[in-house]
Amino acid sequence: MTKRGAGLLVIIGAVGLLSLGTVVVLGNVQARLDGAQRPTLANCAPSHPQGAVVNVNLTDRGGMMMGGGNLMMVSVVASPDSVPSGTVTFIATNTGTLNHELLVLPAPADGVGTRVVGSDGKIDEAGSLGEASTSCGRGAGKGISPGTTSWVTLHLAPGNYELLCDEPWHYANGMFTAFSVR
Ligand SMILES: [Cu+2]
Repeated sequence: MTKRGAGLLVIIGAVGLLSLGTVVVLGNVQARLDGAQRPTLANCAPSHPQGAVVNVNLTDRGGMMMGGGNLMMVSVVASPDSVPSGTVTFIATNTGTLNHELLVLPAPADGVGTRVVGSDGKIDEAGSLGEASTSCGRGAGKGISPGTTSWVTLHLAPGNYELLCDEPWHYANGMFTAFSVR
């Protein structure tokens, strides 16, 4: 092998090691983020939830929410999505990167997702039956911060309901789901 050839190999080797180092560092950052989230998720939940328990996952894929545009993936998923009438505790966990909240409203006549969204990106919350929007706490507050849980206990009659998030533009981007009480 020529001297120049050996030198080239050393350079290629160094670049390879650098790339490997970057992957290892990124991996560690991800592990630290995961590790930081887990205890928070476990530590804030109601110790004795009343009635039927509905776990609600509020999430997003990150990024910026642009006014009215359908540019962000946000979702609310309830499990189960139907319970017997009576006492229900909704336990809402934010597994996304933005603040979220959970509102419970009777379903609109035209079906979920049909509410009018104002110029502020929000819906008319009149008629809301209750909400979980406190970081690590019960009831209404300033929003559920990422990695935390909020809950609310309601007494629901049989019927169709809509679970939604009313942070600006989240509803417009699909952050609602159907829920039924039988
Ligand atoms: Cu939201």
